[in-house]
Amino acid sequence: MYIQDTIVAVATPPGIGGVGIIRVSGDKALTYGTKLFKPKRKITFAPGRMYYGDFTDQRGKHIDTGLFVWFQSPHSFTGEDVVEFHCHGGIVVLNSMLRALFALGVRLAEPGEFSKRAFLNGRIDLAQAESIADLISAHSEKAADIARSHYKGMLSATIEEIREQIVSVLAWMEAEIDYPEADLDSLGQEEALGTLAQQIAALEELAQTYHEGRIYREGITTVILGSPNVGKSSLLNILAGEERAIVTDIPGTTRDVVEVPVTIRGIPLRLADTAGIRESGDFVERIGIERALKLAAEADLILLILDTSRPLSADDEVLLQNVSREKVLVVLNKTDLPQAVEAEDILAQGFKHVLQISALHKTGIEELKDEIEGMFVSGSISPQSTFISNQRHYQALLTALDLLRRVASDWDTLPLDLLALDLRHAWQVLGEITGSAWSEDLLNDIFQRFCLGK
Ligand SMILES: Nc1nc2c(ncn2[C@@H]2O[C@H](COP(=O)(O)OP(=O)(O)OP(=O)(O)O)[C@@H](O)[C@H]2O)c(=O)[nH]1
Ligand SMILES: [Mg+2]
Repeated sequence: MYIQDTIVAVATPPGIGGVGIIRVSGDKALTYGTKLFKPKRKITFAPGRMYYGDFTDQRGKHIDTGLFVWFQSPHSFTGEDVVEFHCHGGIVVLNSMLRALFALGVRLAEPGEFSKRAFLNGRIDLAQAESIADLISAHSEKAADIARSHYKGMLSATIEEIREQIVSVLAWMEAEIDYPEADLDSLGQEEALGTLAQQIAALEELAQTYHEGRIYREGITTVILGSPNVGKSSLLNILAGEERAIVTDIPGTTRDVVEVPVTIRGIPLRLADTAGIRESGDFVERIGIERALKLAAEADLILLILDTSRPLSADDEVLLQNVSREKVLVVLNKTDLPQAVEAEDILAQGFKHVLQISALHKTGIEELKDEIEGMFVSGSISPQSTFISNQRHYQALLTALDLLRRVASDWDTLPLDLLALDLRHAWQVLGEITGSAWSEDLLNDIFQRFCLGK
């Protein structure tokens, strides 16, 4: 049984704001809450209503004036009694409120503890709890869409459906195991095998959505690379929509890494402008170049910029030879000037993605965005389809898939009770996605990643 004390956390982000919300959850929430809240008019508290009044500490010292609301169990986020103090959003005010609640015996919540309680009290399943954290941290509209669909329970419904089908195969097996003297039910066997194959196909389909789901959720780390003065910072500024990096005609202008989060066609990109790569360069510049090369090695995408108004330099050639063909988009810049480099020359070197732009005149930018989108997503993700974006879910899915494939391949050679063991294990592992099967370790692992106050 889950023993619940009363917990508190600031629900709004740290810092200064118009309103700061303190949330208290647990069976003593209302008792403690009303010790600190003094309504302006005499009232009996009704759940779900906002009251205006003063917040004071246990000795009667006035802390703030604001709104108070009580959500009665089980009709609250956590399923427990919850009260909220809507104070002014200052650090001192919120800390005074916390201290006053601590003095009454309320404990500071652990990260994710409200969501954990919501799960343990059956208000939401695990995948839904995780989707709330995903929605909060979403960097793009698409990532938010994925989180919303998980919150609605679409992933959970798909997984539970697969688990039910696994149970039906298990049921057939158990019957065969229990009555071995009866003739093997060949019709039932065929059906069970068919059901198993369908579940493997369904899981495979779901697993395939992970790559794309992850892109929307976590974004693409992108590095703009190139020799000095080719127009790297100019491109960064265009994609960022503002002047983030200094642009001059002096080679070696950018010396450090300039990182900007941008969203392209709904995909979050962590875009990094870097120091122009060249053999020469002073001490500071060399450090910048090393950083650039390290970032490029770790990046999902490299935008390799070339200045096509002049023949390729030795520095350009070195870069072209040393970057991975897979993750590079070669951007031929300065097409407004007479051209000294042809796209064909670059394609001949084995690059698959080559594009012409003029950063100065902002031409070719939409095509560049299309190309980036096409390199990473197939466009198959829509809010109506079920897909996964969470690594924990993906791992569970792969494990279940392995087990089910093994059952299918060992079907004719292994005794049923051994096959049943693997099947049951797969059923269990899938249950960890929704939380139908869970352990304390699993919960701790998941909820400690949540932000404080959620
Ligand atoms: N004509 C023309 N000039 C460009 C274009 N793109 C950039 N430039 C110019 O090229 C010069 C260098 O641009 P930057 O964006 O600073 O180049 P960079 O690659 O960041 O240079 P470093 O930081 O020194 O490595 C500037 O004078 C830009 O105005 C273009 O498409 N056409
Ligand atoms: Mg620059």
